[in-house]
Amino acid sequence: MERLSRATCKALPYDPALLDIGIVHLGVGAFHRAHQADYTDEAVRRGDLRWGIMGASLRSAETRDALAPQDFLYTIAESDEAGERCRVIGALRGVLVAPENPQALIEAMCLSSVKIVSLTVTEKGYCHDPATGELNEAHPDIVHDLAHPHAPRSAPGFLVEALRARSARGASPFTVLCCDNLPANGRTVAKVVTRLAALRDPALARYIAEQVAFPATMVDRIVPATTDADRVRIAAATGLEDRWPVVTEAYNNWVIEDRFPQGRPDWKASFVADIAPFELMKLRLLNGAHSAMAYLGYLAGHETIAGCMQDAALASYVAHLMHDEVTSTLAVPPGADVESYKQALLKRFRNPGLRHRTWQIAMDGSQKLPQRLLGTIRDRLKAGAPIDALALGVAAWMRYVTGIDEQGRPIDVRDPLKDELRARADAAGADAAALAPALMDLDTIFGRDLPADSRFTSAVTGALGSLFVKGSRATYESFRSTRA
Ligand code: CS2
Repeated sequence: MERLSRATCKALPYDPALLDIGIVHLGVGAFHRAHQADYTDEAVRRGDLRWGIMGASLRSAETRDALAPQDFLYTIAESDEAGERCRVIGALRGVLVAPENPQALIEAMCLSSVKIVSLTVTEKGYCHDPATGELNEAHPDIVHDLAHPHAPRSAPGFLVEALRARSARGASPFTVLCCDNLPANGRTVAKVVTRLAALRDPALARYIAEQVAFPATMVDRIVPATTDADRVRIAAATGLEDRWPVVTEAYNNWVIEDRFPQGRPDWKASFVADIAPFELMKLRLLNGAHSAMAYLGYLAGHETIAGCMQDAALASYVAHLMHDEVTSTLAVPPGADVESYKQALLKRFRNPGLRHRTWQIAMDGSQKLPQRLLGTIRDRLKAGAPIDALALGVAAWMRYVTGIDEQGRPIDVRDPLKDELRARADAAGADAAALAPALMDLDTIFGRDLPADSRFTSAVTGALGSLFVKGSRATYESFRSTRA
């Protein structure tokens, strides 16, 4: 079978070689390729050739090596109840591998055609303290970038160095567009970048604070990791071999604060003045439910989210979490309808075309819990409202990071704090009264307020005790029987 490339692809209505580079994107993983690159491709198809994307991988060469032989073209396979549809994306014009040549990436970020540097580097890629949003100055990559500012490793390091280089050359700055699931993502990244700049040079920090726009965004599309079975199915459907396709749902949503002093593509996104209510709705309902389901579902033996949703008791726990504990903490976004968002969400979770692994979502919990579950818990406690379902989500994370499943088999826990979590779990043993406080003591996750609130500590410790004694399934089942 022929490989997808500019020569073999008949499906693109434009010649990707004619695109300018208008965007540099840091973290060119599946999510970017299925979301922002899709929106950009659609704008390019309408004839605006200024917005080709130069992708960058901050770690491995995998994506570049897979995509270079196919001229960086790839397929998006979208599924819903009507089945799966495939489309080729041509907006990605290249991939740079930062560790191989950091200077080449900085030069790309300095191109005068580049107006936007966007990012999907996951929560941990910003080297910040998840509880406060402040730069973690002791982070090894930040220590490195301060010692070697012209050859950085971290995303904030690249942003600071490229902004410095542009201003030294008298060029206007680019707009920084964070597309990760962080709370107040624009402001958070601005804070981290400005602080890193200040540690190098206070004048540079002032320049960034005054001249650089960091619009906030809410991104929403479920994109599981691509598997070999996906590759085989997509090749059969398209007649071309694609080594690096992306698999996603038909649903796609992007809400963006409209602050682009240097211009932007005419993305068919929602541009709003304040994204906060959209962000809260999405992070707390979708991502909060995802994380709770990932830990409980993994422990109960469910491999995928669609599998979790087929378990009536787990699906009912999730519905309870969303309707009875999360919804009261949300402000209704203008023009949006929280009820229909929730109904659509439950349907999206059930999509059998997506094999979204619980293990994948379980990753990096220490970076995800604050914005997905803990903020909601704070608001509920303030209102004097129950937090049982939320606390069970937090307890399931604690049970998961012990690294041993309910059958005594090892769990491959992936988390930047993995060793610290494991050491605390080993010291505590299978004892909720010892493990819960040992983990809550991590103030970069829980802050200082939650561990001091006995309503929080007793709800989480109680749920964790039940997970140890009865197991995950019996815990969420009994949960349902008392609350449904
Ligand atoms: C998921 C998200 O992996 C995860 O933690 O919760 O990637 C989720 O699929 C997206 O945010 C959906 O928009």
